[in-house]
Amino acid sequence: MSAGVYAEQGLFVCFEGGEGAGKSTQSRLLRDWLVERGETVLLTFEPGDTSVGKELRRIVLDPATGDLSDRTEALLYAADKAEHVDHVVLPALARGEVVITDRYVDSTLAYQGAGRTLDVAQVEAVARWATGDLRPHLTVVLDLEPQTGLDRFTGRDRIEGQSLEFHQRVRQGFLGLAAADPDHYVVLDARAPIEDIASAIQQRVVTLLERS
Ligand code: Z5A
Repeated sequence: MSAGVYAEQGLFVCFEGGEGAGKSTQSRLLRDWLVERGETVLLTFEPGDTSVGKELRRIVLDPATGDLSDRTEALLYAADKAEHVDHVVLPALARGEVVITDRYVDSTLAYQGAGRTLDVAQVEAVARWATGDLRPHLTVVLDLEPQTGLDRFTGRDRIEGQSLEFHQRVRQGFLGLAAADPDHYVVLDARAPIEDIASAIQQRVVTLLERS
């Protein structure tokens, strides 16, 4: 697997982690902080932030879908990523914007790879192909014991309804990815107060803005 492609214009930041870890909360706080500093920011998410993606999101998350082959699930998430990268992420980076995405390729490596126990290298090959191997300049992993994250919600979609062991494998998947590439990752304890997490993220992002 190649070392990936990093956009030469713009800044690409990704939030990853298990359910209820605070990705949406922190991605919104980072967006607001950057806008206050005068940056143009696009806040987006996977799956589902394109017109085709909305349909794919419904299929993969609706409990009414029932059982899907693990490979079908991985391909549906990969199709969502291809739409997302081509129609949302790359155009904004080309305009020099900061793109913040709530979930990206690491989610498929962790959920479809580690979680579903598909061959991670094969899942990665498909996901990297789907995204043209575009990598975030920084991935923020919000790390949380799965039961704590699940307890932050009541309803369960198709993926949230998986076993605790599944979610433990997902967590270890994210931590393994971060450990392998510390230059492009920061792992934060998602039990910390919201403001403390936001400030740690800002500190890391500011160094990237100063470099660009
Ligand atoms: N998935 C996949 O399998 N493969 C893929 O390639 C991709 C995704 C891209 C998408 O779900 C699902 O698709 C997801 C992975 C799978 N699995 N599931 N299920 P989604 O988009 O519907 O939701 P999510 O991405 O899992 O996010 P989330 O569960 O909605 O949570 P979150 O965004 O991480 O957390 P939050 O909404 O910011 O916060 C949750 C609550 O906790 C809320 O009440 C907050 O106020 C509270 N909170 C936040 N931070 C804190 C702290 N620090 N302390 C205490 N309370 C807090």
